Amino acid sequence: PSSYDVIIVGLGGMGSAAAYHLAARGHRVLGLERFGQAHDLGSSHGGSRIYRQAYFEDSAYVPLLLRAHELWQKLATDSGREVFTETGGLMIGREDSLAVAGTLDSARKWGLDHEILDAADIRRRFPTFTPAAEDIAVHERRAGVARPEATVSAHLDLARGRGAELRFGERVLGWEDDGPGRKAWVVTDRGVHTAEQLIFAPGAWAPSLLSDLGVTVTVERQVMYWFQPEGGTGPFTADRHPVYIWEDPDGTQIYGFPSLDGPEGGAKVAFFRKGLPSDPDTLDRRIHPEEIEAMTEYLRPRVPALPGRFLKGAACMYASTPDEHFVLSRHPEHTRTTVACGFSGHGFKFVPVIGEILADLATEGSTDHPIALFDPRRVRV
Ligand code: PYC
Repeated sequence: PSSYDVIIVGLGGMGSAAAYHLAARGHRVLGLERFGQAHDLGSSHGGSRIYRQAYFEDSAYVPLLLRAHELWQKLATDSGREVFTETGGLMIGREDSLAVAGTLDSARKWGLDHEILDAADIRRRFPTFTPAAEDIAVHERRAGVARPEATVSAHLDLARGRGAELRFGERVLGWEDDGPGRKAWVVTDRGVHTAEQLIFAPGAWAPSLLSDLGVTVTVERQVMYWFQPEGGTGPFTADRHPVYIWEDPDGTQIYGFPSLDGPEGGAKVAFFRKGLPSDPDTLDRRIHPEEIEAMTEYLRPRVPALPGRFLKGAACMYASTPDEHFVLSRHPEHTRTTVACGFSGHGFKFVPVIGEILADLATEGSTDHPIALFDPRRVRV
């Protein structure tokens, strides 16, 4: 068709999930993506993302995580792909760290299954970690790994199967919410498309495409590192090793995964929220020797076997709001537009439920999911 019910701008994690939910409800969908399917130039690549439920950032996220869990299982079944693996998760730090205290707060408020481990318990159960005597951890059985590329492709293939039109290598140059014929218009480098509704899920391109949103979204370069552990991947395999976030007393957090891609694939680790402001169009994608050295030195006293041999690194981007909570809402200035951005480095685990919410907002104007925390009007900066 030449006019659609909904045009989605950006087919990364969030946009691809929205395409799937809308197409599954029978809507005429056009998805536009400036790069290819499940590409590695934005924020939805790198092979793995943490899923956890007892959310230290704010307990308001928990109901969304519970719904996301149901939808992760359904996506795995419907697509036949390995999009999610339960490994358990460990949040390590001092008792008053955000990672530990915030996780416990959410676990208790929502009655989530969890265990508290002291330093000796951590060393016994998970011998790859060497915590300080004052460290404790919260273990959550339901945590695990979401697979970003497989998830994006699963949603897009299912959406296509339900009739969505998905166009790749097509860049949006401008848009209008209330154009001629009372339609929304999107102008691309290939033409003009019209629809009843627009959804923007532009990731790191939010600052250029959503300039009147009223929220500052800062794009940061982040580096992911894969190491071949000394002595082999044995203790790091997913049946024995949890996903983890480890917070130091100075607030530095690292996060990591088991070895997921066979004995040669190594295990991924990264600093959480420690990136430099960057432009998405000129992002430095090289991984510098001093970065590898800094990560190696940081890991030695904490996960000593992990930095055996550096295998590879990859750069990706966080697009962060000032308070690091998402923006997920009808656009405050435009009546036919819905926005999803500012996922601030912790959004991927929510992908399936964000797709459901975007479909609700674009077609019903509202959603039953609790999203008050993500209203752009909370941070007019
Ligand atoms: O949200 O769990 C998370 C996470 C870890 C690293 C980046 N995000």
